[in-house]
Amino acid sequence: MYQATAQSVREGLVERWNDTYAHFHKENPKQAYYLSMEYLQGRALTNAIGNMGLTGEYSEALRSLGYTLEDVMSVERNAGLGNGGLGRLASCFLDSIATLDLPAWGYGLRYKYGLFKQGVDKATGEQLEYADDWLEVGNPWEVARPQVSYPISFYGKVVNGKWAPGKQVRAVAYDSPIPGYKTRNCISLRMWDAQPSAVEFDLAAFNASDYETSMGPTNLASMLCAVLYPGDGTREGKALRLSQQYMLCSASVQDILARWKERGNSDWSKLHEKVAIQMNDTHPTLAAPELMRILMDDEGLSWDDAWAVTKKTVAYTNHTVMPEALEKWPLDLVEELLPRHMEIIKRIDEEFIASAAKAKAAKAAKKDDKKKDDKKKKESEEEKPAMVRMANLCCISGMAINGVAAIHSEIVKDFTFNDFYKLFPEKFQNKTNGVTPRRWLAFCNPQLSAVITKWVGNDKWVTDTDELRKLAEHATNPELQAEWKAAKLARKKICKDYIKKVTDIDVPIDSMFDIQVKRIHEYKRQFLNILGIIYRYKQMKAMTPEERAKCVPRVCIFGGKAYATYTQAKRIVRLINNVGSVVNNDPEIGDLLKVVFVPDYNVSLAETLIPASELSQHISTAGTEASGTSNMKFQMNGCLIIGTLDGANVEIRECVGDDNFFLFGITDPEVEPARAERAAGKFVPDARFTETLEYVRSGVFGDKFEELLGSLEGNEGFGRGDYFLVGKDFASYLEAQERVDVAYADSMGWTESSIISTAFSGKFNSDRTIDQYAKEIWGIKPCTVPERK
Ligand code: GL2
Repeated sequence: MYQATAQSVREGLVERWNDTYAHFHKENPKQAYYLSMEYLQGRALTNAIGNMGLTGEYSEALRSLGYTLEDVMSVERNAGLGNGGLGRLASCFLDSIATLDLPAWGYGLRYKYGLFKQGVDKATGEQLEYADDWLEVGNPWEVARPQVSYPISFYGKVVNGKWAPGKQVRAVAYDSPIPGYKTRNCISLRMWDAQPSAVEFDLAAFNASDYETSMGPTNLASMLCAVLYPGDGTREGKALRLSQQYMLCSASVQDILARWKERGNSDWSKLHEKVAIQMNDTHPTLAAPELMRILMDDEGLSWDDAWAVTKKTVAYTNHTVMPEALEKWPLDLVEELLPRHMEIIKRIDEEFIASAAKAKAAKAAKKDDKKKDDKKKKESEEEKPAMVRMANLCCISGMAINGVAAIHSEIVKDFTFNDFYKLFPEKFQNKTNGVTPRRWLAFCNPQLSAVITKWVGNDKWVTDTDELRKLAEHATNPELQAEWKAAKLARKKICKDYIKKVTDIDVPIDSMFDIQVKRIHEYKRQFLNILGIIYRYKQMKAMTPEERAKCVPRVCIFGGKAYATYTQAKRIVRLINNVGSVVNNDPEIGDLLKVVFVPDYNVSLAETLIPASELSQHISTAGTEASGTSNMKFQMNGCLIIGTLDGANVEIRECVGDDNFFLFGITDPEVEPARAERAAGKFVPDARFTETLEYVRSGVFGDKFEELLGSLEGNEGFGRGDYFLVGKDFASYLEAQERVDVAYADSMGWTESSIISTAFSGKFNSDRTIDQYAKEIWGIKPCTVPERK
């Protein structure tokens, strides 16, 4: 029934999709291309039906056949071709681009396996990883386009200024329709699959039974698109990752230029008037040198002409300021894999350094500055082996460089890329992230949506989220409050049933649902959350039954994947699970505290958890989370946030007001001094922190978690000595949690805050973000597909 429903929906989409291709072709507008190594599309069925405005019709039709839409849609596999927020952001952006009728496509890679499926070992609490074979039963949404295919070259050498490649595969297009909401526009997500190039197949070797030689190109092709983020600990791993990135860039740029020509364009100096290429983080950086290579080596442009147009065509979004996450590749590896590109990159570098030196000389830099710069130069020259720094290449090549939340964009300018900022301040922008209100409120939470539509007076809020403000006028109205609470309760019930099904844990529905879901990472500080829970548990154990009965009952829910080689993150998962096993089975505690780790966090699970949430945790060390986007989804669904002044939290708090946000922790400028204080041995932890660590060490949770706790203390051999300042923020976190408990006990006050949260979430609509990209970076305008006559 799922296959049949999907086919029927697809049929309805194909007409819109074809009309969109044809209309864009006819109008020949400037078009944007979003290049991303990750997309977290989630399920397509409900979204497509919802965007087409046919939810009622399909529900009815399925009911008459003895099915429910919920059951049918729940068998769809999640397209999990991403890691976290960055990939989901790309998917939200496509939804908004289509909804706003903008002429733009998405480009990505069609990995055979998604990130991985996560399980939990019942006995040890450890994370388990399984291949995510998402295409196992087919994908009714994609259309293979074998006629759209490009050669992708690797290795070899440069002969007379041109590349004579050593290996080749073919990139073949698979397109998925991305329907806009309440519009005929339906754009494409084009994902490239790697296939062996027939010319490389060595038939003679095969017939001589030398299968290894003959199948070499086939194996290379199947490796290229096997998995997202293959381990890059070895040189082979690095080569594979870089090859993937190059394949995305090369295939996409070839396709973009082919389309440009097909539409009758021919003046290369005006390419940027028709094409904008957005590089989603540094993974697609090679788009710039690839465009240069094609313009010069295939199209015959001079260096200057090619560079002039490239600089106006590509743009870069930075998504992280964590130094270790800023990609760099060994220069000799890039040279071996892509010799012609390395030449181009070297020349870009040389010319940039020369022009920067000129600019500096012209400015007659102050003595101090000069000293600092000389020091920096020395450091970079001394780096061995020499590296190609992708973000630097992006900053130099890009027409625009943007951060993803106001505070992040400031950090990018003031620290991460300060040298570049000083040279070309006009390139730097902020584009605060957003999420699609269709998937993340209207479709995933029909219960709350119905209440919203009733009280706002119409459903215009599904696109115009400023309409949600109207809810604020009624925030204390008992009738709205009752309906609001009933909707939340209905979602908590669904969530409770899901938790029971997958973990066998019974959670009480009248407890506060407190959720932290995101990639497991030290900077995101799931560790702080679980230590806070441990402290709470310890306190409760010391109470008399009467005292205990006064506690605000909580269900603490975690979800998220730890990257396969990230040992410390995996230990955090194990600690959470072990704490859960003890707390959940403690008869003294009963229903007052439950700790649940829901395995295999993905888009669908988020759609179950977020509507049920009452409190959510966004508690990264200040200055580390570029934006965060789940915070926006939680806010839209009437969830209150406990959080630090980091990423988009800052702007969320501005919108909801400080009364409706549980703030704690040190601020970004206080972080370095706090680290210095630690390093100098001057930090004195709060007694409650020390007590909590001792409690874990006493073995209450089985293992003593020495490596994990050691990382907080900077013991020798254990990491970097609480680099993310869990100890520093612990007291302030506990105090904020006390304020949460007090607030939750006042049910009317809490519901009012919940309504206010949703009411002022309008800013975080990805339609707003995309409108800004379209106007301020891409220079594209809506191109609305007309109704069929
Ligand atoms: C991230 C950031 O960590 C996150 O804060 C941000 O919201 C998203 C989207 O801009 O990008 N960067 C990154 O590499 N991943 C992210 O989620 N994976």
